[in-house]
Amino acid sequence: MSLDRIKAGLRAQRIETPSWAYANSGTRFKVFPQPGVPRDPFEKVADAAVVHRLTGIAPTVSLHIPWDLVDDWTKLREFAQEQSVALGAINANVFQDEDYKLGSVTHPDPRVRRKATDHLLDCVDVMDATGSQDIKLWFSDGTNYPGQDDMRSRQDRLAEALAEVYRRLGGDQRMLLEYKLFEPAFYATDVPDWGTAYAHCLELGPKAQVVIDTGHHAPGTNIEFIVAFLLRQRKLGAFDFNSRFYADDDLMAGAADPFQLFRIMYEIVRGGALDPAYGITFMLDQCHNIEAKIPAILRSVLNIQEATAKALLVDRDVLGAAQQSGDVLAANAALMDAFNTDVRPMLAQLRADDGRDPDPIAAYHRSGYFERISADRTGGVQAGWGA
Ligand code: AOS
Ligand code: ZN
Ligand code: ZN
Repeated sequence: MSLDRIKAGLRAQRIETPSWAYANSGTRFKVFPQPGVPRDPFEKVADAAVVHRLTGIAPTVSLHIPWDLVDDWTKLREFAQEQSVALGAINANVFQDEDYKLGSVTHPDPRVRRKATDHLLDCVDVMDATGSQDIKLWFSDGTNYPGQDDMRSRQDRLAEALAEVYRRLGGDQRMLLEYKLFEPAFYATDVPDWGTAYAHCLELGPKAQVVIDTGHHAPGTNIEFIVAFLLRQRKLGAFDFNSRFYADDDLMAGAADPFQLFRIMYEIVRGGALDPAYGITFMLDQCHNIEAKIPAILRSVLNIQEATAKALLVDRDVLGAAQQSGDVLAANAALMDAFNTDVRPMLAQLRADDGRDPDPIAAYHRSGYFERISADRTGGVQAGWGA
């Protein structure tokens, strides 16, 4: 691919940052509060706008209901617009309530199922008000012990709730269904893998698509294969990018395994799915428990951008010829050559050409923003995790 086309691909790239990554978070053992963290959704949006201004590729922010509930959605929407960002996916929460101990939409009690489904329907109302296109569903539902509940009935209950929410979607709205192998359920999760998510989405229809959270797989899972498969089926709706070393722990994207991130982005480029017009939402889903939040989010966006630049650099003609002739080593070398290229100078130049600081993290540290929010904001809120 020519340098101009690589640069055009990078300029078109869009990464959505999550409101909860800007707020205080922690593990179940301890939340370490940080100075300057946002006290409300407006301040989260303001921080997201800083990330966008510095990188030029993070123009939307995912919201979480109820963590980001406001009285006046028009006000938040207009505030975002003033800051040159937009409100992105609406993340539902059917996991933080006493009632959900045995599940939400799969709970054996119809009253609890109703409550959970009503929350999902409320989230679609929020989408109407914010102009968000996507509802993102992650269910903590599952069981801890064999025999605890009837697994098959839980699948029926899940399908029923999803169908009701699907019917409520407007013409240009989507349902994004996320899967996760385990945690908080330790025996059986009701949406544990891409196959289950895919089957539910297939049954629902074209507006239902799968979310790949990179932290939600068994160790060693070939995630790029899942990407390739779902793209082929037109069922990949979004990513939740993050890193994990052992299990889902929402570390910075590209921190644990930049090579895996490159392989994933290569399948995206190979599938022609990088352009926003294709319809995949590339989100971060992270928590910054011990590191400074805005710089960590900048680092994550830049890591994805670097992996993308390397993916765009792959010489597809050389790779294709090697694959055709069965030259295993040459094919592998074509990928590794791109992965081993230092793309940082090219990306710095791209930013400079676009009138941005070539080093967004250094620019952030110089900007005085952190000093300002540390002085202005006292009593920052917890994201909702690690309470
Ligand atoms: C949980 O493990 C998930 O990764 C979610 O995507 C979750 O819904 C999100 O982090 C916030 O709601
Ligand atoms: Zn996620
Ligand atoms: Zn997760």
